[in-house]
Amino acid sequence: MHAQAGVAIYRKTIMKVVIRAFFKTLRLVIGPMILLWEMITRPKGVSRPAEEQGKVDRECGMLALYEFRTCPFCIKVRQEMRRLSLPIERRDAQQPGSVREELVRGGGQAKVPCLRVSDKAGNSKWLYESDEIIAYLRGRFAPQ
Ligand SMILES: N[C@@H](CCC(=O)N[C@@H](CS)C(=O)NCC(=O)O)C(=O)O
Repeated sequence: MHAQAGVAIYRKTIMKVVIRAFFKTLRLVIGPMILLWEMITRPKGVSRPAEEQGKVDRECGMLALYEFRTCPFCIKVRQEMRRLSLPIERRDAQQPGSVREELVRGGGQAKVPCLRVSDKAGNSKWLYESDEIIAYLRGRFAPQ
């Protein structure tokens, strides 16, 4: 009986290792292709008078995008940031560590993309969902 349980645990462990390796390989192959696609489809940014762009740059200093590099939803948001010429700080939350912890502590979920919107008093709003983030950025920064 003990031997059978041991074999079952051994098999389960092997399966886990194989599945993990499979997805890691998939990521390694598909990741660069996704990034290449992002580069090829990179939009041209809007151009603003220097003073206006300076104001936008300062406002962007209060924003941060929590992302995974090869997440398609994050890429959608990054392309919109480029289209609107927004120098928003990007924070990679893919690996366990301080950035990911910050995201979970502040926003409540380890899900990306998430836009952190801070105010001068030090309060932050955490905005999830790529479509909502894009709508927010357009509403605030799209040229009239
Ligand atoms: N509907 C969401 C989907 C976002 C999404 O699925 N993000 C994935 C990465 S590509 C994620 O954060 N997965 C981790 C999780 O959901 O816990 C959006 O449009 O932003």
